[in-house]
Amino acid sequence: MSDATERGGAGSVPSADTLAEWKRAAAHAAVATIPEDAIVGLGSGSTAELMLRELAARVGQGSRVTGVPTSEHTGQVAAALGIPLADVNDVPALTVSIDGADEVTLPRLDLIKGRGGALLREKLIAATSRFRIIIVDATKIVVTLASAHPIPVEVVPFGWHRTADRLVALGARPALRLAPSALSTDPNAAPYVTDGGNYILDCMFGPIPQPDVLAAYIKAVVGVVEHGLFIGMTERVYVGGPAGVQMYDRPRSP
Ligand code: A5P
Repeated sequence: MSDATERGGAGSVPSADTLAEWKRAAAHAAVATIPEDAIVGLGSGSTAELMLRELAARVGQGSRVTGVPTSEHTGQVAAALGIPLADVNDVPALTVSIDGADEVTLPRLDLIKGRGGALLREKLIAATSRFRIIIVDATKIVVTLASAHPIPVEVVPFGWHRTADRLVALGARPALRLAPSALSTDPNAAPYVTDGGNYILDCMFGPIPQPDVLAAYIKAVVGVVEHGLFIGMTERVYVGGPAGVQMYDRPRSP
């Protein structure tokens, strides 16, 4: 491996260690902005987990933050780290939420989320937050959403084949997400089941120049619970990369 690759230099494929450092730096920058007594939406995924460690350090230093988790797993990790937790039903609004993402566009800060399977609770927490922060490494920045990754769509298990048909009619190529232990070649493999008891269809669409339009169409499909397009739901993104952490705020609407 070249020195440039080790350090994540321009034009190279960053190593796992470099990616982890970029994510950690973004998480650190985001957590540093949180008010002392904030109610914080706690995202899910590997970047969010690094954020939990940064937040736990703040708690250890006397910060009075309360976390509201976006997944069972995040709740378990946060509790183990000593972060005080609250149920979203018990707080009228969250001061801020911090979460990861699979793809981010600039300057609009539109996202694809849900590769970790927590998109429904993530969107519920984002919708309940006054300020939404996303933390990513530089590989997550894309020109057009969905060019390289599927859009995760959470669907009710009942009749999911027919829901998939309706998504195909919208131009998707859906694939049922399988349980982590399942072999994709096994026709009887168990589906992945979300915290809400639903399935996920990973839908390849190809590049989507109008994500708000597609988001509305997907949401209107019978059987769809939620989808991983987060459009106009992010105020700020911290991007960890080879030049350090860059911060982007969503431009105000005219
Ligand atoms: C969880 O459902 C996702 O939305 C994650 O936030 C997203 O997939 C980013 O995960 P990583 O930080 O692990 O890349």
